[in-house]
Amino acid sequence: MPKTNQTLGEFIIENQSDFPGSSGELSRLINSIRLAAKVVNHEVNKAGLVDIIGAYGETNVQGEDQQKLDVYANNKFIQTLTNREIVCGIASEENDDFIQIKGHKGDNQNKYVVLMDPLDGSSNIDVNVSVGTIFSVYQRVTPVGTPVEIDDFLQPGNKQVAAGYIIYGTSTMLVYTTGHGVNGFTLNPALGSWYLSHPDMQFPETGTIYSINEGNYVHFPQGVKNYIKYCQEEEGDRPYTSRYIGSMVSDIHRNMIKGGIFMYPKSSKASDGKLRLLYECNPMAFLTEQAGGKASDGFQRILDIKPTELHQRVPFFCGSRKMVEKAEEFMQEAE
Ligand code: AHM
Ligand code: MG
Repeated sequence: MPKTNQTLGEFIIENQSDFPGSSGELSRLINSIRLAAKVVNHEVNKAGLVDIIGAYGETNVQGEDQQKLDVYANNKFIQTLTNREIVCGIASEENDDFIQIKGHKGDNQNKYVVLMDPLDGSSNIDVNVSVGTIFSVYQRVTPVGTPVEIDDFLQPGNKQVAAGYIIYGTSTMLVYTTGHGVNGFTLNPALGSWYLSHPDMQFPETGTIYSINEGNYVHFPQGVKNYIKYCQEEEGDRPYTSRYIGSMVSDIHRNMIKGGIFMYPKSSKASDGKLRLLYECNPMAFLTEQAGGKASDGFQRILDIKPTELHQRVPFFCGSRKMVEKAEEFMQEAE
């Protein structure tokens, strides 16, 4: 049973028994992520002070402008995980291909790969609005000690061994799961320590917040249009409240605490939506399910989708179980 006021370090040690016979590799991995997160947090917090805001001048694999802080966060997470030889491979939103980590002596014996979005919601950096980091961890499927292959990364989300996000908000939090519930830790910036502030986080079964970019309304499928209409009707606890930050981590974090649904559906402009399955939707879906919520593409469970490409996109409906079920009903009715 989690205790409050525990530090993340203490929590990791206390919960190692969740993995009988474990080598401590996953604990070292979470330790490295918390370290990199503190460094990135420091940089994000001073973004308005130094010449680090603004576009980096390059375009990433998705054709989006890379912001300087995206590049900084990407480098920091990759460096930390690579230098400490904690994982055998990394895939990132910011890199076209996955990275093989051979180890200093070329004999990397680690069994985990990490997939991440180093700075999600990066269009919000220049305007001082919360952004986040998302990570997803799998055990490799190819033999330990050999170079990682694409199959190590193209695993369905139900094979994740850990996932989490860092939210750089009014305070900075690290929220993660290793498949035994979801726990949130808040950074005390004066001490540089993460404290267990949100033990055993639970998505309320239902809620009154819906989060979607309604500017795209005319391009949405009929099922989504009908569900939005339902959210806006006056009946029972409706109309619901509309809240959309444009940083998925922040939108889902709020909905996990207050109860709500986040949607990024397909549209007539983007046939698979915008969000990436492997390092955005799968980790958020794993966390959501571990917190008692539900994540779907409108028709099937996100975590059961077999990926075919590293940067594949997927429609995403995620949040309080009853709200996602209702949205699915509308999607299926309109088919
Ligand atoms: P990013 O990884 O390039 O920052 O894009 C992902 C973000 C999500 O955090 C957010 O929910 C969504 O894109 C916002 O997109 P839009 O502006 O189309 O609503
Ligand atoms: Mg992103």
